[in-house]
Amino acid sequence: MKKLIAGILLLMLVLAGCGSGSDFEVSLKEAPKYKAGESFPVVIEILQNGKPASGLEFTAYLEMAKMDHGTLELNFEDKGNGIYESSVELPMAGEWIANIEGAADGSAFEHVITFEVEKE
Ligand SMILES: [Cu+2]
Repeated sequence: MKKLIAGILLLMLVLAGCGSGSDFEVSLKEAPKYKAGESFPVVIEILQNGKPASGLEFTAYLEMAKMDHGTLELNFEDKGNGIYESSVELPMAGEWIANIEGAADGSAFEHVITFEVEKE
């Protein structure tokens, strides 16, 4: 019984630890579109504690939800005011997943966004 309680306390600590990076709010402002051979902008907004977070460095890894097209790696340009821009030429329209991984002030943040890509 004591072991179980210790285990639960440990789990709570681990969960609290994971939550420390969650003061980042990541949202997709503009999803890319799809048209063969063309690149489209991808715009992401990041807030930290509710305020625009500038100066962040992160990478987005794009994958299709239900199909294997490999992973597209996107780097973003800091436009200021929490807005980050990139562009991508996608292989097809449909449901895509962006895994966003970055770091700020020594703490890592991670965010997953699922979005729909429309055919232009
Ligand atoms: Cu596909």
